[in-house]
Amino acid sequence: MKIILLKPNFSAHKGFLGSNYFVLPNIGIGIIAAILSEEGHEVIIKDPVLEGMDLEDTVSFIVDNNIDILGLTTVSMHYEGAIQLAREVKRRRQGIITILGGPHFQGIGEECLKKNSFFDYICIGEGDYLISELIKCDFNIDCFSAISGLVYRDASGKVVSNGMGITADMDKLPLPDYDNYPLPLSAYTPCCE
Ligand code: B12
Repeated sequence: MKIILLKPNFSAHKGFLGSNYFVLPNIGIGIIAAILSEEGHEVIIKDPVLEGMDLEDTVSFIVDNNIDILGLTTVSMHYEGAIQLAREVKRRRQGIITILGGPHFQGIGEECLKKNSFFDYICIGEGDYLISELIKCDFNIDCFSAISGLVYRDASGKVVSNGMGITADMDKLPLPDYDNYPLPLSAYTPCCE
């Protein structure tokens, strides 16, 4: 499958948080990318803040590249950006699957899925293998209850949470796929230089 992983931009926040002053390569999506690439999927990592892409640039990139799965990593200050991006992508590319994870969803993953119909799945906690497991079971609802950290809608549309995700054997995790980041690591901005 063709998967894009990214941290949304800070469209709702200007200035310091909206600049590329404080942008470092996201480790979580780097690990997820490594796992999915090893399994033969085509994985693209984008970093809209670093690459100077606004909402329209990002949506167009996803639509033009026929992406099957959009994976968004989200701290709370990205949440508004995640909503805007997922909503617009779902509107312009029907059938795309949206999966969100990251610190913002700890404790409120169910609420976020209930409120946003354009989010298909949310990951709470560690989600290194969550997309891989969804793909392996072909997004079949029968296997959802066994996927660690998954928040999903059951057959009746009711939101169900499997609780905090845990990666059972961290020693088996690959390193982040550093070669797949959109720009060389030297392009990222160290804090406080
Ligand atoms: C390192 C770090 C930084 C670094 C680097 C961040 C980066 N590379 O993106 C720096 C110093 C730049 C930084 C900055 C900030 N940080 Co910081 N940071 C951390 C820290 C210590 C570790 C993050 C990390 O790399 N974890 C390891 C990786 C592997 O885990 P992960 O990214 O969470 O991903 C896993 C899961 O969340 C999940 N997952 C994540 N995304 C996705 C997506 C999908 C699709 C799926 C399926 C799963 C999934 O699966 C991953 C693998 O298990 C955390 C605290 C913590 N213990 O997590 C705070 C933390 C993330 N930071 C936080 C904050 C507030 C900030 C700043 C806003 C601070 C500020 N005021 O400027 C900025 C935001 C910068 C930005 N653009 O994101 C908060 C976020 C809280 C919140 N409610 O969202 C945290 C949780 C600390 C805290 N407890 O308050 N941070």
